[in-house]
Amino acid sequence: MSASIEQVKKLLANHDTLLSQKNEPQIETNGIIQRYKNPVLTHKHTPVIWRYDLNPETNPFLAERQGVNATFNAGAIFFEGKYCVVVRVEGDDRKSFFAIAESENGIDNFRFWDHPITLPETDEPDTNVYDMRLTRHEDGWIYGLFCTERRDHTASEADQSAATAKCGIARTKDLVTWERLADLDSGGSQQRNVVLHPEFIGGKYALYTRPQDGFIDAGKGGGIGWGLTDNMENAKVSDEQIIDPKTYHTIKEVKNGQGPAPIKTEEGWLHLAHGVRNTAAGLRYVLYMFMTALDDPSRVIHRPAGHFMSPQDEERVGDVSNVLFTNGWIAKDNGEVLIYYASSDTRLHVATSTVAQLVDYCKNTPEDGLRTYASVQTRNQLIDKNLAFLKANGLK
Ligand code: M1P
Repeated sequence: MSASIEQVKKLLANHDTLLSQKNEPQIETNGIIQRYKNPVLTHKHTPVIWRYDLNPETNPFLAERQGVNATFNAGAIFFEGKYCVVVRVEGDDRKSFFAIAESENGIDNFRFWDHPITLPETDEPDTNVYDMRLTRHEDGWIYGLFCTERRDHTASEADQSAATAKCGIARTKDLVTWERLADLDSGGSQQRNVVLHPEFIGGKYALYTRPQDGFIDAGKGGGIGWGLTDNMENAKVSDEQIIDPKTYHTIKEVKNGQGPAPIKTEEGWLHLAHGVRNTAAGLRYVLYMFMTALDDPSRVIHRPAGHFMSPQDEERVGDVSNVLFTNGWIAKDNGEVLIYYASSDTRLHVATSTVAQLVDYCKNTPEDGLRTYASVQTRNQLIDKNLAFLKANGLK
């Protein structure tokens, strides 16, 4: 018996029910961010027309012809009145591609556009592309910087997993048509997590980089770097300075990387990043924040210790478990901030906060003392302050 048009209608209706689901804030909040109950995008949210052949004559079993494995690490932008995310969609064939999904409120009802982004290639075709950071630059373009992965041609035939990572660059005015520019030339180092600063610095474009020796290992790469380039058509950074180093026995001792482009506030630039440490169960990716000076975005002025967000509950498990990763956030005109973060390389979530809360977090969270003794001292200061407060108010 072949599939009927009725089955196709049911498939479409079930999908629409999933997309129309309202998202609610979780009950708990820590006074800094508000998580939501449902992920905003999963592989099941991708359009039915991407996955099924809907014609019963050519698909008698209504089989999924081209499955989607995951929807995660998304860049974000408020564009023409809509909250848009440029999602890393990974097909069952393991290739990632970029696709835009939009929502009226940024919290729920995200719907993918009919077609994914057709990203032009350079002379050296990408094997895989992922993790696009969007920057609305003051030059008038929207830039998308992403990782382009290719096979490491120096590896032996026996080694079919050796790869190289570079920063790919594309730009657009409408999120539909993308002009591909040359990959970033950073003098031979591999690069992932490169982000364009939204303003010119001394007439040049400024980039947050993450130099790395190997595809996975940052090696001597050192941390989040900063470099300037004269133009974006042939972007070249010859002098990279590490502004936020990886550090022994912290949440970023193995590697780290800038998340989205920083948000400008009256008190400095707000940065969101990911930090990686090793554990007996493998790498653990958490999110952390820092702030840099308004007049010099390469000078860190606040470094709150530890993680800002870590994997919780079902976020802990997925294709690459124990991972939170972010490359997109949107600051609204009213001061609210929507943070798009992915869990375990599998699904995309939103958390809300405000610029005021995030600045308060950065300014008032003590720095990492880098020793247990220093941590206990910092905690004792808080305890003593609270004991005095409770006493003064007759609560103890
Ligand atoms: O698997 C976790 C993350 O690993 C990479 O991040 P990094 O370059 O910091 O190691 C990226 O592949 C990222 O997409 C992925 O989420």
